[in-house]
Amino acid sequence: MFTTRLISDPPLFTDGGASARSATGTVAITVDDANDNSPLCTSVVNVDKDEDQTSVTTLSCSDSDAGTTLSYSIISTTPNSITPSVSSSGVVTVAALDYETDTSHVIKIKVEDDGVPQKSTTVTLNLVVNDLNDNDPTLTGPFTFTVLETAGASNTVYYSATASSEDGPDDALSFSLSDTTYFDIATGTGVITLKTQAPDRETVGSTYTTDLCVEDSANPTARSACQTMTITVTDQNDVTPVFNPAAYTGTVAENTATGTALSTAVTATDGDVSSAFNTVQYSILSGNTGNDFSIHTGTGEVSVAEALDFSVTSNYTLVIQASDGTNTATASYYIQVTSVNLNDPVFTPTSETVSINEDLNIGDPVPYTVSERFQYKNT
Ligand SMILES: [Ca+2]
Ligand SMILES: [Ca+2]
Ligand SMILES: [Ca+2]
Ligand SMILES: [Ca+2]
Repeated sequence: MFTTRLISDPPLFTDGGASARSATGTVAITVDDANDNSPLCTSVVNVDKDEDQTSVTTLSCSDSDAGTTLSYSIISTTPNSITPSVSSSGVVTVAALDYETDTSHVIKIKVEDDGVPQKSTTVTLNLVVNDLNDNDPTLTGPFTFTVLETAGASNTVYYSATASSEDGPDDALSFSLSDTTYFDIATGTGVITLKTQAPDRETVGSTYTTDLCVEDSANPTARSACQTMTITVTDQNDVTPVFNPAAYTGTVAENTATGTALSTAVTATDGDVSSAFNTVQYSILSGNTGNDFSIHTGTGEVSVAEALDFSVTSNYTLVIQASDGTNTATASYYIQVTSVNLNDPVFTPTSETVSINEDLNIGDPVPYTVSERFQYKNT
């Protein structure tokens, strides 16, 4: 049996005999590298990234032990909405960042060597998400209001547009209308007022449309959205009846029975849309001597109302009014009364007694004339 002591170079070998003997020899010793170093990384990494990005950073780690291969794994993500991954070379990627979901994340990553025993370290990655204008603004309905067609320019607020932005607090919104013929909109508040005169119901129709638009702030590009505004135009009594024709003439015999209509009725039309505002009623304003004529309020038919007498009134000029309840128009109606030979002549006196000679023969003249004895007149 030998014991070995490293007493010198070369080592001394001694046996166990009573009289110990020794010899020297050479021993080669290899020193193995123990895994006595943990991976070395920047322990806290701060990164700012614009949203919609997927690449985050590349971790910079090393290990002092020779021949070490490092591996990376995600320990935790707070908040956990970006499903990060880290490659074998320390490249950290995420699902697309969205500022509107989370404005920052803390990702803890374990970096581990392949020594025995394994050693590891933890990297804390503080990721701040920068807001971009990546969402269209949204207008809030309903997109309709009502205006009277007779309304004029005023500060009356007919509509207040509202919209929202999903992007950050700096995403200021501004409003506009595609057509500002009738209405103005306050860019900042979305308040809609009448600019001049409301749309004319008879010209524009029952509804008028314009696009309501909202635009956000550019970062890097402005975004906008539009909706069609439907504005109901309410009919008002703003159209006056019009006679057509504007003047009338007629002839009526003096013996025409009362109740008989003249051949031509007056006619006026009213352009308002609603029957409440376009229904015309007729009346005789003046010129109706003796109230000899009447007019049908609904049809405009003019009739003889009293017995006419050419010798008393031979013509009339009626002034006829058409009214829609608010607005009026007038027309003239000239009526000529024609004379009719109505009565037998009347003799005065109605009888006369005369004497004649009894010797007269048939065919002999009677010795007086009627004209000398009677007078007559037409009535
Ligand atoms: Ca936006
Ligand atoms: Ca955004
Ligand atoms: Ca009218
Ligand atoms: Ca009208």
